[in-house]
Amino acid sequence: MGRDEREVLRIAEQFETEGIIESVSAHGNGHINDTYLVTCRASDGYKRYILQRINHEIFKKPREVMENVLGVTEFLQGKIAENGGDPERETMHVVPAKDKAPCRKQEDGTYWRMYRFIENATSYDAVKEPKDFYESALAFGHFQKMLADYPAKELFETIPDFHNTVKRFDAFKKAVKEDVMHRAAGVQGEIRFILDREKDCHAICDLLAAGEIPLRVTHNDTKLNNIMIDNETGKGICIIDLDTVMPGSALYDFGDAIRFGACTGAEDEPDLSKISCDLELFEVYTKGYIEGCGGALTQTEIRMLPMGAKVITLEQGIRFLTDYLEGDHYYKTERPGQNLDRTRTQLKMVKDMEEKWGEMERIVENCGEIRA
Ligand code: ADP
Ligand code: GN1
Ligand code: MG
Repeated sequence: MGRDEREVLRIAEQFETEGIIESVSAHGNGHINDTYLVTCRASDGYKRYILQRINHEIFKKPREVMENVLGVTEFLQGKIAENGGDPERETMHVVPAKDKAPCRKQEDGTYWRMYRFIENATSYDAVKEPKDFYESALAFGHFQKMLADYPAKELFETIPDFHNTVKRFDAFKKAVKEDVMHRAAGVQGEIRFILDREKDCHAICDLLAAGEIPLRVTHNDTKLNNIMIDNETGKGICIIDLDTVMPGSALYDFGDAIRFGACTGAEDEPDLSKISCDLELFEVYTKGYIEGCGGALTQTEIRMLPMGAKVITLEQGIRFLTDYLEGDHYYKTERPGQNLDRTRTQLKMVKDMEEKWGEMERIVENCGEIRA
């Protein structure tokens, strides 16, 4: 992240930590924010915290992000307590700055916030055991259910049109046309693949616009490394990365988890022979998500789950390719061509889902019946 340790320490000191700060280190594999682990020594042992620079190029109004996060976490703390859970561990806790603000702007214009570190839990970058994926589905479904009566009007739209696939498609076409990096000629196959699927980009947006599926308060970034799995029980203990909690569709939340977790390879795997949609994992997640939502999903939503998986994967391919064409300014990259590799895995997943469409629909039908 190219930031020197002393600078991060100086920023950590602006927050209400317990004890004396001993160390800071870069942490996690998020594509958007800069994340650090802060370790403090207190009289009763070590206390750890997550310190994050909010990417304000992407989240243009960091204070609104923090209002959403505070609203949602406080609401969840109440719900979890009502349900007999442990609000200390099962949701995020914002650690305020010493001046009580939920985030602090630095002289260089960057915005920082702090959370309590969730101990004895892991965020996985790939599914190791199908059971973990099932548990993550239960937890994401449950998260959705708990937020069912959250006052959606109070939420700021932290990234406008975040999962508006039609607008993502339009932005992509513009990037192809402008071709500022002169990269379009080298990716004609990928561009064609996307242009041929314009109709799919409308599938969920049109259902929402027609009121055929409900607008819900959703997480919108449900990849596996945005959930902490308890090291002892294996349960999905806490949903993290709440920056994009906004009104949206459960189909996108379901689909995004499949896109990432049911993929047989890494999101940036250059060898496409390793990429496919694992139907066993698709089934496991479908069961867990329907169950976790506790009967809240409508019949249309359940029927459209395979479409949720396909559309969000296509949307993600569109977003990665747009970023590649525009010069890799949105997603963090560690090597040249990484966004193109990411694009290709998404498009391979879409193609594989199209080939397995009948089986995906059958799996959803069977899981839907289990619920009824
Ligand atoms: P990004 O928006 O960049 O994805 P995240 O908020 O997802 O940032 O954080 C990146 C990683 O940091 C997560 O995948 C997780 O491993 C870790 N992390 C974030 N918040 C916490 C927390 N409160 N406790 C433990 N680990 C956390
Ligand atoms: C980003 O922040 P992170 O790494 O959890 C992105 C998601 C993408 C994902 C692709 C705010 O998620 O929308 O699906 O990368 N988050 C934002 O891996 O754009
Ligand atoms: Mg994340």
